[in-house]
Amino acid sequence: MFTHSRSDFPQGFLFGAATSAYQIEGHRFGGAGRAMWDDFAATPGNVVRAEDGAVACDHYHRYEADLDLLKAAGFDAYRFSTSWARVMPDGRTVNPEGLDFYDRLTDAMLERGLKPCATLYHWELPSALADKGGWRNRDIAGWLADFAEAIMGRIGDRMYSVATINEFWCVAFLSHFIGAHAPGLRDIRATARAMHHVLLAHGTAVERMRGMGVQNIGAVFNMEWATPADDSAAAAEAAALYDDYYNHFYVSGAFKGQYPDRIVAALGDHLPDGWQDDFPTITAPLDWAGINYYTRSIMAPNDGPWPHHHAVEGPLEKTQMGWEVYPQGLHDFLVRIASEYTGDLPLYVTENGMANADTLVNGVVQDDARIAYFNSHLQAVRDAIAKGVPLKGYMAWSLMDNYEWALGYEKRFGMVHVDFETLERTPKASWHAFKAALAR
Ligand code: IFM
Repeated sequence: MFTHSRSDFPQGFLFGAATSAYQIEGHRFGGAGRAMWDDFAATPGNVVRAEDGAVACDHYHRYEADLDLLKAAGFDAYRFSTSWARVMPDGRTVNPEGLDFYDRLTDAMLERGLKPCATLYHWELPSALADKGGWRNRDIAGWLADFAEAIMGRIGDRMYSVATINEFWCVAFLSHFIGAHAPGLRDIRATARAMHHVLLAHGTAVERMRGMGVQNIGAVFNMEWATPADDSAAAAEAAALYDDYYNHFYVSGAFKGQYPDRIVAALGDHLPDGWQDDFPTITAPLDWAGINYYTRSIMAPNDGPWPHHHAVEGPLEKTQMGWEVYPQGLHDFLVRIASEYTGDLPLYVTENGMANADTLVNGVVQDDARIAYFNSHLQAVRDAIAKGVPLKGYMAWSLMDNYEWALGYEKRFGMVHVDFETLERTPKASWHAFKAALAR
């Protein structure tokens, strides 16, 4: 059980659960086009057991039962994403079946009294656009805006909120520098271009949706607290650099129209010509900002090439991902983002949760570690609200076990257990804990 109740939060505070299209829908259904994750997964060595999202949780056919589970737990909102490759299989041409699916999904949410919180882009770039350079190509700004127009032209009138991009750092750095996500590049120049273009595409999509009358537009930034490995100045610098390229870069671009000095010094030669001229678009006003938070990293310096640092193992309890449980970081980010970047703008925790090696025993999944994780992070949320942070909602990641990208189906983040053989759903103890807390 949680030590918190709905009544401990401000009136109207939204509780929701989050998922994303490729991770749950079943990409082989409904005429979706090839996505860069299909290509990445088909390349040996990229994904555990070379698993892909072809079937995933088959949410495409089971969405009504999944929304029933969300509603039965007492959640107010559903954060879902719209697959670009489903709506536009070649990235440019509309697939009516794709639009119809999100139309049905929207109506099913509204019928249950759930607030639809859409995210335009949660990573399934159509392969045809990856062929053209994907996030390295400046044209992606217009392509994303065209996709936004197509999907929001159909469902935008019924959305509670719309986010442009999920996790700018993952789209750019994790996928083009570290190479752990599609398209799996390890290229500093591609990285700098993707870092800038993802912000430009965000701002361009915001402007297009504003022109269409879409309401309550925001963006979702993932953040990882950076802790120096020791008391040395070099370790402090290692953590500050990590903090700059992971956390500050995207919010600084979107809310201040500037990039951190350390990043310009390191990557400036690789940024596209004229990048400074794009800030009027990148800073298109937003109605809210979302923060996805899971853990911290402990950074130590090294003599290698930029960024001259590496993460070292920390002492705290770890999740199935090997990530330390550090709720203080969520509190500190909420306070920092409000005070340094967003002021009175409504903030949301748009993802927070943990992977756990859950097992189904006699119809029960007793995921006590996840209950403890949610409980400690909900306390961090309450502490931030008490300090005056204008936090308006909290979305748990995730409604159900799903495709954890390069880690396949092995890492379980869900409040609902999914048997990936039978696709049977079983609410876990954490789902019941939310249900009890949200009713109180
Ligand atoms: O599963 C992912 C999700 O797609 C984006 N945020 C982090 C989650 C857990 O790794």
